[in-house]
Amino acid sequence: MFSILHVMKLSLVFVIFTATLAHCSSDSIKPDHHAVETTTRISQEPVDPIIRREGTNVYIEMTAQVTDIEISKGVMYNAWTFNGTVPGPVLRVTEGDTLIFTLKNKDASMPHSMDFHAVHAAPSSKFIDVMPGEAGTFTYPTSSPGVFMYHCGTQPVLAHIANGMYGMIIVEPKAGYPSDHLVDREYTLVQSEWYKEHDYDAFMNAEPNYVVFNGNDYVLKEQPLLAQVGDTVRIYVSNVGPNEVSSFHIVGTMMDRVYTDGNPRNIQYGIQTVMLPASGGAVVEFTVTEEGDYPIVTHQFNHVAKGASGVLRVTKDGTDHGGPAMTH
Ligand SMILES: [Cu+2]
Repeated sequence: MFSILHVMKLSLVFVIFTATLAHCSSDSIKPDHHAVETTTRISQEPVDPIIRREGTNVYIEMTAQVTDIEISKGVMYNAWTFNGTVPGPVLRVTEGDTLIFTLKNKDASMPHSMDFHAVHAAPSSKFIDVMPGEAGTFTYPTSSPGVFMYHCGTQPVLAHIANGMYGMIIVEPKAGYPSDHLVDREYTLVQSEWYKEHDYDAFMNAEPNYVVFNGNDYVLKEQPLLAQVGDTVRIYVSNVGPNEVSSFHIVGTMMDRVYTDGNPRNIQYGIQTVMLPASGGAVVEFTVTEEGDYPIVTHQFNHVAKGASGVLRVTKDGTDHGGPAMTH
């Protein structure tokens, strides 16, 4: 059976941070004034998505919310999210399904929206803002198979993506992939960047502080993806940016098959590195022949130094021996 790992760090911390400052003039015998400054940092508990199928109608309810995400060990980012995780939940439907999508906006401070790259729809009516405290429902068909990005499309989109509002939707081909019968296990990876928190100038102009897979720079090193010697592994990979491209590469293998954007007709063979533009995706497949740790990287090594590496651990029986991982 296939297995799929959704590596998502759930942060359940609810923090209200109150700073009270009082000061007075040094050359006055009585205080000029007392200033009280209150900062409230909201972190909403993750709300699970609700997904229900009736025939080919798939009802999906997701929540826009503000939640602290641990992007590196001990480094919290007060993220704008779908459902309290970054990336948001991996959605999986089948070509030909109709999505009846509801976005609830729990963020009291601003509108959010949903832009699915998996559908043909008029953005001006189907990807529109949902106001704070409100919900919006939109219907669209999934007519093309693949692995697609979704993201908040509210202005400025750069801020909504850089702050964490993105994820992956897989539209499985109706007839499957020609290589389905070869695949032993599968995983999902989303590459993205983190900048200085809520700093629009940094989003615009700066190098990212972190480039990561699945939202942080440590989980995929501490909890490697697993495979057994001889397995054929499939990875659904997406680069959501917002600004950088990915040169996706798995050290120690080459990709026997790559389906660009996950469309079964876009097949290439024997690829060493997959170019993923911002918002691009692919389905990649390869067979692991020897035991060991196989670093997963973008071959832009300044981004590896900023976190973009994970580990695929191959063992005799496909279980983790728990040892420290080889990373790049
Ligand atoms: Cu948003």
